[in-house]
Amino acid sequence: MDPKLDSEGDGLSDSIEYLFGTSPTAFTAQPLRLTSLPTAGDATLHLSFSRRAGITRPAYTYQTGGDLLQWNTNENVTEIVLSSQITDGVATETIDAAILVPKADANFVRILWQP
Ligand SMILES: [Ca+2]
Repeated sequence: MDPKLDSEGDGLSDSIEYLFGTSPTAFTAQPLRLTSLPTAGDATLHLSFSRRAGITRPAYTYQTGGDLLQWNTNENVTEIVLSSQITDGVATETIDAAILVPKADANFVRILWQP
C-alpha cells in the first residue's frame, strides 16, 4: 500500500484516515480541530480529533514548528479521551490533546503517523 495514496482526493492519505478512523472512500472534512490557542499566561494549545480506538502513542507523535520546514517532536502532550463511538463499524475515540508549545514552535502543529 502506498502510504501517501489519497483514494478520494480529499487531501488526507488513506493511512492517516486509518488513524483518524475516517473513510478513505468518502470525503472527510479536516479531522483536526484547534480548540484553543496558547495565551500570554498559558503556552498550551488544544487539538481535538477522532482516533481509531486501540491506536495510541507512540504509534503517532505530535510535532510543532515555527515554520513548515523544521519540525520538532513534542513530548509535552496530555491526551484525554472525551468520548468513544462506533461509526460505520469503526470504533473511534474523540481526543483532546493539550500540547505545551515552546514559543519558537508556536506557529504550526501536526500529527506524524508512520504505520
Ligand atoms: Ca483521503
